Amino acid sequence: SRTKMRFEARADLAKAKIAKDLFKLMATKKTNLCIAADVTSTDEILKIAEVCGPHICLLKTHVDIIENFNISFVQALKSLAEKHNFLIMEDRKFADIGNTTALQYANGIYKIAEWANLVTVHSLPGQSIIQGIKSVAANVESRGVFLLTEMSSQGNLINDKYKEGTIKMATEGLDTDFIAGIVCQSAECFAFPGLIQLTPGVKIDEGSDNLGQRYNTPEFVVKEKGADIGVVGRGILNASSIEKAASLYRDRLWSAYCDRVGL
Ligand code: S5P
Repeated sequence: SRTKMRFEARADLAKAKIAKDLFKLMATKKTNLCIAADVTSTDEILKIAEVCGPHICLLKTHVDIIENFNISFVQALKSLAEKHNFLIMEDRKFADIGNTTALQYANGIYKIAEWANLVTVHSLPGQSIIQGIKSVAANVESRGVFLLTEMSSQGNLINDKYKEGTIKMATEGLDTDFIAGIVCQSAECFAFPGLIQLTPGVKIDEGSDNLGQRYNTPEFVVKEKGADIGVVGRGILNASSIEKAASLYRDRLWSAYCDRVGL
């Protein structure tokens, strides 16, 4: 099964160039940690990127929570991504018709298309949402999407039929060369080894928050749930040293991956 394969071998099977690049980056840098930089000032995000950069493969933003967004922030974040060798994912969770999504991706204040290597997308509107984003991506080779197939939150409405349709879109659709991976909560979600499984809801102290988020340990998420990349937000952000916490999560997620593939 895909969960037993190494990232290097899976890079060869990936249809999206950006998925190949990310698989290789993880294997070379030896990290499958994505940090969710869910803070509201540009200074805080840049500090996270500088301090945690050496430990991550991906930095995930929610750009619409930033209070003082500006273009020089984007330039600074991009140079830190280059310096520390990680990719940037804007967790926008697009969910509209193709044309509107294309406008939201390329325009407005944030101009996400210009700086985010990857974005998250709901499959709800159907194939046209992928076509919309792809139509305004300047360079298709350096861009891609992660499709949400399952959510970590208690009581979410996604059912088996929705999941099957989403996986079909990611594996048999028109734009498989633009789909880097799947955001989901279980190894059974999909079989194709060329897609990357991104799984949020990771915390060393398991449990939940008081707004429906559910957590599992790094080991459980990688070994039992099939995560290739674990997303950690508050597990790191609320620690007294985010640098030490990032290093710890990186080690635990990577060791779990090594155990899983027999490295
Ligand atoms: O199902 C999901 C999908 C996502 S992308 N559940 C999630 O929690 N996320 C995101 O992961 C969420 O938007 C947040 O940025 C991060 C989890 O943060 P934490 O602080 O709970 O670790």
